[in-house]
Order: sequence, then structure tokens, then C-alpha cells
Amino acid sequence: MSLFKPVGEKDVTRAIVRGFLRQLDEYAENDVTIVGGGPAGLMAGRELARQGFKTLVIERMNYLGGGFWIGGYLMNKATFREPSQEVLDELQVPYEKVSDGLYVADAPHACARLIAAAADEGVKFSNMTVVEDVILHNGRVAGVVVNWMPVTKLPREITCLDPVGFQAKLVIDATGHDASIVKALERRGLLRVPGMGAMWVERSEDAVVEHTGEIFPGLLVAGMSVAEAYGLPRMGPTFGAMLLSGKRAAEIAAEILTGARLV
Ligand code: 48H
Repeated sequence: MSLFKPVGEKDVTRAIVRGFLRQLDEYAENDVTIVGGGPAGLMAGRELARQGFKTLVIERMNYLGGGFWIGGYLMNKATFREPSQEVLDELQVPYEKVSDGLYVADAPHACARLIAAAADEGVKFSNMTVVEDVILHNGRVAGVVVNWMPVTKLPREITCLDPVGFQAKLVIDATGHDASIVKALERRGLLRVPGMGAMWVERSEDAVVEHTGEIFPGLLVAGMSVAEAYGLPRMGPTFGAMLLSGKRAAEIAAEILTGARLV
């Protein structure tokens, strides 16, 4: 008498294939495609999905969380400046006060809670998927062009493989330092991307949240890609601006999608 119910290999295979294809079919067209599953992208996704928007996070790695698992310098503590600890309260992440206005948390705990919070609200994830380019319709970003991550790493001679497109009402570039989506527009001469400035914690976090928003019709920026896109100073391993920028991007996206903001 075995503990587990009898299930064949074919049943396991079919469960994965059918579940995956159903999601791919459903999300080939969505409200918001967020590129990058780091803290900014996950936060934006959580906020949008909880308001009922059909939200897809595309992540090239086989895991989510981006740079949020490790605080900095190979040490897994993450810091947060006031008022961003309020997001930790909301996500039920334990933290300690270090000094006036500065808090520290276990990065893996904060990251795991944020991933779970996004999933709980209904965000769908497409891992091992690289966004290579944008879809442009009448001068507006209308989606993304994707391929499998391993395909992009194969030699050109054996991979003459076209990508596919996902259509979205809005796209959020939350690709961190890569700023992959704004750079796709720069390659076409549609934007200029100065790259982030030198470290200045005091200035950078406010600036990143303030500059979060629609950088090109149909495209928003959140997180470190904001610093890259606008040449803002970097903040090093403190994550409050990533969370608040993600929230801000979601607020602006929701206003655009509901017609509350003039585009
Ligand atoms: C699919 C892609 C693509 C692509 C990239 O780096 P992240 O953690 O980004 P943020 O902005 O959420 O957080 C930044 C933070 O981690 C950090 O680095 C800080 C605060 N630095 C300060 C400083 O001074 O350096 O996550 C981005 C995610 C990653 O998981 C990438 O794998 C993914 O985006 N990604 N996914 N297609 N083209 N490009």
C-alpha cells in the first residue's frame, strides 16, 4: 500500500503542458506586462493584480526576486529608510530599527514575502523568458517581444529562431540596471538613456520615486531602471525606493488604464 495515489509520468507531463499553455494563451494579451521580477516589478505587480488588472511578470531567470535576496556585498540583510518600512508592515516582514529612520530586515524573508504577496493577488509569472524588444503600434508601446532565455545563449549558427509577441495595454520596465526596455527604444533613436549617476543615498531614493512613471507612450519605468533612464544617483543596498517606486508605477498605470489620467 503506497502513500501516494498512483499517477503516471504522462499525467505529470500533461498537467505541466496544459497548465502552461492555458496561461500562455490567456496572457498573450494582458493589461500590464511587467518586465523584471525584482522588488520594483513584484511590488508593482502585486498592487495592479489586487486591483483586478490582468498582470504578467516576465523574468529571464528561473527564480524571482532579482537583487532582493542579498542586500549588498554578499550579505543577506536589506535596509529600508523611513517611510518604506510601512511596506514591510503591510507584507508582514519582520525588521529591526537600526537608528532614526533606518531599518534592517532579512533579505530572503522580505523577498519571499513579496513574491508570495504578488502571487496571492493573482500575478502570473513567465520565467526563463527574455524580453528582447518592444511592439510599437502608431508610436505607442503595445507589448513585448520575447524568447526563451536558453535560446538567446545558443550560438547564432544553430538558433535562427524568431521570438513571439505578447500584447499589453501598458508595459513597465522593471529590469533594474539593465533598463532593457528603455534601451530597446534608445536603439531606435526614440529615447536617450544616460545611465545612472554615482552613489548618493540621500538624494537617490526620492528622485527615483519622483521620476517613476510613463517615459514613453505605453511604457512606464520603475525601480533602478528609473535611475538608468534619467541619470539619477544610485542608492546602493537600500531597498525602500524600489518598493515605493513599484507602488507608484502601479498607481500611475491604474490611472492610465481607468482613464483617470490624461495620456
Ligand atoms: C526579462 C529581465 C530582463 C529582460 C532584466 O535588478 P532588480 O532587482 O531590479 P529592481 O529595480 O527591482 O531593484 C534593484 C535592486 O535590486 C538594486 O539593484 C539596487 C537597489 N541597486 C542600487 C545600486 O546602487 O546598485 O531586478 C530586475 C530583474 C532581474 O531579475 C533580471 O533578471 C530581470 O529584471 N531582467 N527579465 N527580460 N530583458 N532584463
